[in-house]
Amino acid sequence: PPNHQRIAIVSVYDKTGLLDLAKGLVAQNVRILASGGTSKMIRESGFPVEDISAITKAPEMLAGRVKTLHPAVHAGILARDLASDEKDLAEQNIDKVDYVICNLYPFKDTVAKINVTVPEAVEEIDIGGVTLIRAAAKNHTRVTILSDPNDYAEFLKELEAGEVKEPSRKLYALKAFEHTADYDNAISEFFRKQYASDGLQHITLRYGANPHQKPAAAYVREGKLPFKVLSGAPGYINLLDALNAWPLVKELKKALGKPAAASFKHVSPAGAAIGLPLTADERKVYMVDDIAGIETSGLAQAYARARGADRMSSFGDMIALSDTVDLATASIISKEVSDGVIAPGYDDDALAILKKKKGGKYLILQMDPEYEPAKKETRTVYGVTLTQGRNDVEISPKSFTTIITPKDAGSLPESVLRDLTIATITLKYTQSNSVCYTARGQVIGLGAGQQSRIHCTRLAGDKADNWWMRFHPRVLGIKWKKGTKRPDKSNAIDLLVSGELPKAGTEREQFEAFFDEVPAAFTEAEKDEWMAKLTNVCVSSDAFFPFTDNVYRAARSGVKYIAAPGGSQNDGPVFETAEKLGITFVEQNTRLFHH
Ligand code: 93A
Repeated sequence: PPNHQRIAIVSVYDKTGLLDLAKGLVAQNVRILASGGTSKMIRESGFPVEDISAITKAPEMLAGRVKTLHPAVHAGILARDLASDEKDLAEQNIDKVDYVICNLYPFKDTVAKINVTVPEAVEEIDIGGVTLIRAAAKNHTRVTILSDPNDYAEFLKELEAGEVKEPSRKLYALKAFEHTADYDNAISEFFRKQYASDGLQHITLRYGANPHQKPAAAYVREGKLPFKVLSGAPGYINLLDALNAWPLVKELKKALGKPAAASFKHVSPAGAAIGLPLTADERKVYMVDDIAGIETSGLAQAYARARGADRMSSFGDMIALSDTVDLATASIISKEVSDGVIAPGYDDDALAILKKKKGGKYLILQMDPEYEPAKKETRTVYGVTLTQGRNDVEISPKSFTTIITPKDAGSLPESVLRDLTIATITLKYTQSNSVCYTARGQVIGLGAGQQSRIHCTRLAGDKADNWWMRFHPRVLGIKWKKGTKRPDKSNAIDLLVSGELPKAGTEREQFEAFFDEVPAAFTEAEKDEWMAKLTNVCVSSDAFFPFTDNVYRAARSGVKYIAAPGGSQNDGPVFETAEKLGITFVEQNTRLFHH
C-alpha cells in the first residue's frame, strides 16, 4: 500500500450501493472526496466525507457543468510513480488519488424518452465523469477505477485483504473503457439521427427484415453513406441485396472489362452476367426483342442475361448495374416486376423512366463507384458481436491456371476463363453452400443456401436445364393468348419445361388459358435429345466437392469445365470422375463461403 493516506474520488449519478462503499472505504481509513450530490448523501448518513472543493479550492460552477474538472483532481489521478511526476505534484501541493468511483449521467435513459429535445439531451452529456473514468483507467497501473456499482463488494473485499491487485485493476479499467465507449456511441447515435438523418450519413429504414422489426436504420460512423437514394425508400433487405450485388458487378467488370449486371433476391443472385451481344433466340427467351438500342448497349445486354437466367427467381429483384444506366437498360427494367436498382449513375431519360415505376416508389440508388469498404467487417447476432476481415480476394481469369485434369491440358480458351470467372465471382456473393453454372457470359443456374453440396449442385443443375429447355423450339414457338402478362408467361414456361405441368382440373384450365395453342408436355426422350445439345457449360463451387456425385450431376447438364477448391479426402476420385467424363477440372484454391 502507498505510504500516504489513500484517497478515493467518488462521483456517482447512480447512487446504488454508495453507502456500503463509503462505509468500507472509511473502515480502511481511505479519505473520501466527493462531488456535490454524492458528498451530501454520504455526509447525511454520518460518514466522514469532504467536497472536491477541499482540494480544488474552487466551487462547483455553471450549475454543475464544472464539478471535478481541475488539475488538483486530474493530476492526482494521472500521476505515475515517477520522480518527475512526484516533483510536479509536490510543487503544486497535490496528493495522489488511488481510487476513482464514478458512473455517468443517464444519457441513454434521457434520449429514450419520446420527444426529448436537443437541449435536454445536451445537459445529460457527462464531461467531468468521463474524464475521471478515462484518466483513472488510463493510469490503471496505479489507480483503481470502479464504474459499476456491482463491483463495489468485490473491491472492498480486496481492500480489506490489503490492496486491489493488478488483475482486478486491469479488468476494472477495461470495463471503464467499454463504459465510456458505449456512452460516446449513445451520444453520437443521438446526434446522427438529429443532425445527419438527411440520407447522407444515416437513413431510417421502413423496417428490418420484417415489418414488426422496428426501428431500423442504415448508417456509417464516419463520412457519408456510399450511396444516395434518388427515389423510393429502401428497406433492410433491399440494402442487403444492393450491398452484395454492387461489389459483384464491380468485380465482374474489373475482371472482364465489360459492363455487368446482377439480379438479386433474398441476398443471393438469381442471375449475373456481362454484356455480350444477344442472339435472336436469346432476345426472345429473355423477353427483350422489343427493346430499342439493345444491340449497342452492353449494359442492357448484361441485364437481359442476368434477368433471363432464372426469370422465376428474379421476380421482384434488386438489380445492380456496373455502368451508368442508359435508356435501353431502363426500358427493360420498366417492363419487369422489380424492387430497385443500384448503379453508379443514370442518364436523364433512363432516370425519368425508372422514377415512374411502381407509382413512383421504385427504389433507385446511386452508388459511389470509388467507394472502398473498411477491411474489417462487424455484425451482431443474438447480441454477440462477430468481426472478420472482408473477403477481398480478387477473382479473375488468372485464378484458373491450376489444371488438375486432363494432365495434358494446355491453357483454357478465353470463353471458358470468362465463364469460370463469372461463376466464381457470383459465388463470392451467394449465400453458402453455393454452386454456379455459367455459359455464354452469364449465370444459367445457381444453387444457393443449401446445407448439402450435392443439393446445391442438383438445384443449380436443374435451373441450368430449365434455362436451356426455354430455348427449345417448342417454347420459342409458343402462341400466347393476346394480353398474357410477362410474369404469367414466365410461370407457364416454367411449368412446361420443368415437367410440372398440371394434368387436369382448375390448375390445368388456368394453364391452358394463356395459350392460343396449348403446347404439349415434353417427353423424356424429347428432353434428353434437347439436353444433349447443351455443352461447354462451366461450373464453380464455393468449396470442395466431398463426393463424386457432384461431378456426375454436373456432367448431365453439359458441363465441360469445373473450378473448385481441393482439399477433400475424396479429391482423387472426384478428379478421376471428371477425367472419365471428359471434364476439365481446375483447382481454384480460395474457399468462398458467404453469409
Ligand atoms: O457536468 S459534468 O460533466 N462536470 C463535471 O465536472 C463532473 N464531474 C462529475 N458532470 C460531472 N460529474 C458527474 O456528476 C459524474 O459523472 C456523476 O454522474 C455526477 C455526480 O454528481 P453529484 O455527485 O453532484 O450527484
